[in-house]
Amino acid sequence: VKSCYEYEESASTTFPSELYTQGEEPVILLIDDDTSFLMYMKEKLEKIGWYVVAIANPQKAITSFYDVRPDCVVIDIHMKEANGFEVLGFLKEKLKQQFIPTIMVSVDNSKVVRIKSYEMGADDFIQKPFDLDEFIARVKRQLERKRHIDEVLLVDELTHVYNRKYLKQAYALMQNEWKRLGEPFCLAILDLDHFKQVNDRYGHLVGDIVLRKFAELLRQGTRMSDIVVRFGGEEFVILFSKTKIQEAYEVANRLREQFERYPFQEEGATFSCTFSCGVVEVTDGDAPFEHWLRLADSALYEAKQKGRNRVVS
Ligand code: GH3
Ligand code: MG
Ligand code: MG
Ligand code: MG
Repeated sequence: VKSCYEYEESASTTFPSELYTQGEEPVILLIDDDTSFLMYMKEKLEKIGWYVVAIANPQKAITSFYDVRPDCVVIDIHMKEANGFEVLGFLKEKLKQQFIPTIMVSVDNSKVVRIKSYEMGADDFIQKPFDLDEFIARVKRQLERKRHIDEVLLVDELTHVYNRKYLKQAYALMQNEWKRLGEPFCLAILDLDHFKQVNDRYGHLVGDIVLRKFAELLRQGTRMSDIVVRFGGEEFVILFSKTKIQEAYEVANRLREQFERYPFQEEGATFSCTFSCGVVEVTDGDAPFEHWLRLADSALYEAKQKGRNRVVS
């Protein structure tokens, strides 16, 4: 599965649409070289309301992974073009920041294969051929686990980006990289402009739609390794990993231009929204998170003072 590593660079720069934009139904990614099995499963699982992406080519599965953003991945172990364990290894390596349950399936039910599945981090192993009802029950269980873990631990319910609880953890990781390897990183605070007016004019539900769109745009416009957090109400924080201030400023400004242009169409009205942003580079690996937050916050304050819809670094 060599090509998956080559893909990494481009994958991270074209971050895909959030899975949640595909609707609320769970997204299941099936990776199996047996196309008739895939067609059968797709039909059965879509009947119960799941969105199924079935891919026969493991290389393609890996590259499309970023676009699909599945809630559960089912991987056949024995495939012509690659070993399912390689696919699993890739997913585990690249997705440390997210929890996406994986289920290995195989006709080979040997102890070695089962143990290897769990040791490599798979959440379940199912022998083929299997009973469809049992398969569905076991995938359902994994979907419940994912929802639980996302909601309780890391992910903001409304916008599906990370919540505040995760931010400190992520900061500690980047701080560590700064100390060990001298990797620079930046912290940005973003606050929607006159957001109260959006709520007042169009209602709270439309306000929520704006928040979701905003979060989606932030995810799409940043790299996989960057961390987007809903910090509170209509304030978001981005940690730009391995990034110097100049680049972080440029990314934030590009996001600003994109958001400003986005035409919201709600309640019979078309309107646009803007945000202001303060961004700082972390230049002292020992200073606590709050220190940089304060600095970014005063840059944000300056952006608001200067007339909003701008980035200040
Ligand atoms: P400013 O440009 O100075 O930031 O103006 P603002 O109106 O955005 O100012 P402020 O920060 O005081 O207002 C934030 C508003 O965001 C107030 C609150 O009603 C709204 N808000 C916070 N959380 C949510 C939410 O989850 N959903 C919706 N719809 N609105 C929210
Ligand atoms: Mg096979
Ligand atoms: Mg605010
Ligand atoms: Mg605001």
